[in-house]
Amino acid sequence: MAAYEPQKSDKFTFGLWTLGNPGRDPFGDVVRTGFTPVEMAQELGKLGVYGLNFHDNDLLPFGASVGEHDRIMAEFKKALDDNGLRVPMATTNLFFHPVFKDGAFTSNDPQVRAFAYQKVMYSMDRGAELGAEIYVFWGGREGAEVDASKDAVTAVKRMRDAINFFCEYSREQGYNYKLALEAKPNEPRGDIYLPTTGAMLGFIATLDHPEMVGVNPEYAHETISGLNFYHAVAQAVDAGKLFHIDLNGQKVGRFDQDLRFGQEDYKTNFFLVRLLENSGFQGMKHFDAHPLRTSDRDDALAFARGCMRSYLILREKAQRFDADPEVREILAQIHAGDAELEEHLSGYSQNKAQALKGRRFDPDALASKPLPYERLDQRLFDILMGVA
Ligand code: GLT
Ligand code: MN
Ligand code: MN
Repeated sequence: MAAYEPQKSDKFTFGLWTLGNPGRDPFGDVVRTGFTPVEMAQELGKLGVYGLNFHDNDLLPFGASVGEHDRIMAEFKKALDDNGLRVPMATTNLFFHPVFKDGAFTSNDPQVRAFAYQKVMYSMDRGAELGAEIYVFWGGREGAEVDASKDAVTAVKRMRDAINFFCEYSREQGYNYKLALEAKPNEPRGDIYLPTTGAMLGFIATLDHPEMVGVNPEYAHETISGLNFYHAVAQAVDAGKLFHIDLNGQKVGRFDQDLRFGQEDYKTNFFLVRLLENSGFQGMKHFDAHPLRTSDRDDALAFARGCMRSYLILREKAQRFDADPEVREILAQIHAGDAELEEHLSGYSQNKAQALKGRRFDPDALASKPLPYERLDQRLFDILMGVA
């Protein structure tokens, strides 16, 4: 097996909107022809990709007839089969059409909310037809610029009503969906409700079927506001709620860049990949990114290969780091445990509380214990840079 060659077992996926993106931005027009769904299946099938994900309208044009949708579905299914691909995740576009300009589930207008519910149900049907097991909700328009226009408590209640509704719909239809909520702090709205992965985790606990709902954290979305994505994902892992993940690249404080995975902040990506690998994450590693606006179609394929290659290189670096003698020696030193104390610190009892209150500590001695973090972090740098 050639080095860093993606395998099906790596479970790498791409959204239809990634290579489908023709490079338009708020200031400039299309720069290349985006890949059609069938072209994406043909090209990515050759590269060891596991599957393709889509919004209803990435595949099925908004407002087209059922007959037209059936024809497109048949053509897409054939392209998937011919190229050994699956559709593990589906989602709904609730942000592009002007009807959603002031939100979908959180719109003040019950007709808009009802239309959004209808659109999601049809899209869940189509996703299930293609075998999708994860249904993502990204509420790009669920926010506000003018807080006087919407009550923020009501907005969260409406989000809850919607997610509860779709859990029941999925159960009743006998679909195998797990729902994955994707947070983003802003863009395209000035502020988006439930802005972080942590906020989503708190929200999930208030749902009727919390066991059906988890998160789909995105690197760019946590990073855009300067948060540590590795920490956000760690909390989701701890909660058993990491159902899916969106990998890409982003600089802090910029617009939503959706860069190639690995393009920015190698260290955070390193800890992210190490966490995904060492925690036994079984879900899809979905690249939710766009080729640069400067890319032509050939370079767009280099982008797709690059996302996967960077992941596989970081996976190898993680193994190297974990096996490195100097790293192991430092970690053994700083993680040295104390079995008796650990026992006192987990699980309350009156006896433990009394024992802890009566125990003598030497804070000065504790404070003088060496913490060679400079050495440790430099060792990581050397490993990442390929300096033995
Ligand atoms: C859109 C957004 C992504 C979401 C997609 C799913 S749509 O491309 O920028 O982060 O994951 O709705
Ligand atoms: Mn995303
Ligand atoms: Mn994004």
